[in-house]
Amino acid sequence: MVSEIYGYAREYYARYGIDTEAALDKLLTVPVSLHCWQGDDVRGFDGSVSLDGGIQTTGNYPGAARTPEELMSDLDFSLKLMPGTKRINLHASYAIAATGEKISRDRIEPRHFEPWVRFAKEHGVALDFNPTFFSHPMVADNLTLSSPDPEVRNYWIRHGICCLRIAEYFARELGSQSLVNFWMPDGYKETPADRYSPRKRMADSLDRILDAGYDRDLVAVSLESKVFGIGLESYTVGSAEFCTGYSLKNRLVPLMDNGHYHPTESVADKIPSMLLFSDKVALHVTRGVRWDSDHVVRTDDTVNDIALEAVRGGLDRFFLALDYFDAAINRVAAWVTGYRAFEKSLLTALLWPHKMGREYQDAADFTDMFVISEEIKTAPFGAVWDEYCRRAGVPAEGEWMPLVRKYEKEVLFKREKA
Ligand code: RNT
Ligand code: ZN
Repeated sequence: MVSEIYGYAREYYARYGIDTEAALDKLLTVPVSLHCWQGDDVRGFDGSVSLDGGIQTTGNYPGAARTPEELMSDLDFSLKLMPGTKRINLHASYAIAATGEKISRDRIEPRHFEPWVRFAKEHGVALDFNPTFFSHPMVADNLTLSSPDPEVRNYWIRHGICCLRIAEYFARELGSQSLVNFWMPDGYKETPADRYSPRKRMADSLDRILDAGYDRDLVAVSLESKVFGIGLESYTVGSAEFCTGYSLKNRLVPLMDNGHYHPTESVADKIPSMLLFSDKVALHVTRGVRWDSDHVVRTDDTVNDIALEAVRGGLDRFFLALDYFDAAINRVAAWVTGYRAFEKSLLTALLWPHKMGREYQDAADFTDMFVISEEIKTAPFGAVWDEYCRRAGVPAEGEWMPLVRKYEKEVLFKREKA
């Protein structure tokens, strides 16, 4: 039964030419990829002891997942609280070894991800993938694909190729194209004496990975840029220009993570330019607080603006993914809050008076253009959001957190500290 308050909201939005029914139908089908790494502080299962690569998870809230079973259990619980079409984004470091087996990242195979495929099938979700170029002894002096040491480069090239095969396996098994995102932390703390050669080596290494070939129907490859990492402040090999240039030249998908730019830069503004030159654009939605801190996503102006541009550009042209990791709060609540927050931003964007706004802009009526952009903020969004959750079969606001507390008490707090 449609609530009275939703009926009111529908009429309210109609005054701005906005069809709430169309927005709800659309959002239910938009895939958003949930990163597995919030559940265990980006630890993975292949033996890494500490997180490096210039990223950090801070906090020691109890209950982090320590095993594949625990991570899957937490995901299983969390997915039920998230509306919409979910995908799961795995990192190569979440490979699952056979008993007694020691996995080498340059030899990972589809079989190491069979339990994940089973999990995905059971939950009706598709899988995306990421090679893991950090937290590993073969990362030499903070370099992987750009290392001057051919042995190091070759190791990571083999890793990249393995990942393409695993993603093809995901796509085949799950009937949905898999996005493989390459992010390499390579960089220098100190001002380098040679900025060119590491980038040249990185480009050559990527060429060699792509030369191995992959089925473009099954797999899309993206490349994620970054401005700097902690301990790597002076130079990043995979800068914005490097990654955009390489992606466009090689028909990869450029990936923008909104934590990866100087704080006054706007990823929302970058999106339309990327769409002019690339069929697809990939996003990591995160929340940087003063640096790329990867706080849990909230429905703030940055994320709302990104969602607006994704809607305006056509959601079908985007690979949408989340990327945050906070160990200071309940990790399941973090997963769910961030996911729901991004869905709220997408719904807000779908409920924006795009047609009116464009007409005012083209008529140089900047007054009306400005006024509606403010007016729409007090539209009865909550009523449409509640209706969305109802149609998606997930609890409304106020209903899901008690379930998390119960799960915390019964499951998470019983875990020893990892
Ligand atoms: C790091 C990048 C990258 C990682 C994940 C774990 O700054 O954002 O996407 O967060 O691969
Ligand atoms: Zn990212």
